[in-house]
Amino acid sequence: MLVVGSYVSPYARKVVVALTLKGVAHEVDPITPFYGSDEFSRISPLRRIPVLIDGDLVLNDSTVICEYIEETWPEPPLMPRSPRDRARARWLEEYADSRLGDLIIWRFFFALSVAPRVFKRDADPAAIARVRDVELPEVMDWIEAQAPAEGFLFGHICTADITYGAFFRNAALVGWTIDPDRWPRAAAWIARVWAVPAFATTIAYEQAIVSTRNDERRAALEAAGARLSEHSYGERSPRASIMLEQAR
Ligand SMILES: N[C@@H](CCC(=O)N[C@@H](CS)C(=O)NCC(=O)O)C(=O)O
Repeated sequence: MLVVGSYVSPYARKVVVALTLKGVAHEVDPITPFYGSDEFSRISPLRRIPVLIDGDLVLNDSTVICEYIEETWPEPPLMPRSPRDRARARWLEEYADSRLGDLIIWRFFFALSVAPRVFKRDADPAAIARVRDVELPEVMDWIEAQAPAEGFLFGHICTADITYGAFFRNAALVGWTIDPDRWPRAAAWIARVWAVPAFATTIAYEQAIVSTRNDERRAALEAAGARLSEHSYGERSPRASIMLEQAR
């Protein structure tokens, strides 16, 4: 079982945490999508991470992958039981994947951290300020209304909780954390998600990545306990994104 994708990606992290919670042994090829090889293009036609490889099965898209994991290893469940709750869980996950994906990943994390380093492009301060001061607070007001007063969204931890926890890691990596005075329920809920052991180990791996240079990264990840694959779908030079204007 191989997960192709860096622990820093919220979508890849979702899959790694799900496999860990289910106790499914897996290896990770922690590549950044822009550094994918031709072989990566063959397993990921949108050149996106994560990809799950289970024997001769190749799956793309974190939601599709998490559904496969849930159906193949039902215990412990990472979805609620009733059709109503399951539908709500799917919507909450989709909202984060699309809206937080746009705001936190592309217009914040990518602009402030990835674009300057990989594509030598500086962030536009006015665009960053708009996300930080206008759009993210609006989204946070909605998330605050969904956040559970205690525990997790549906009692036990589910894919939807992991998804929100993952996006807010990327916000933290570029210096934005949930203000507990303004959004107290959301702040406490995300802190609980980050503290779940299967999630917390990915924070150690993420730190091993962000605190090292390329050539030191593999050793740092292995020292932190990550199980990495021998073979990699990465290469040394970056390529533009197929899908995203910002990364072309
Ligand atoms: N809907 C996809 C989104 C995956 C995604 O956008 N991953 C990002 C990394 S955080 C990526 O690979 N981006 C490269 C690109 O879009 O060119 C999923 O849930 O897996």
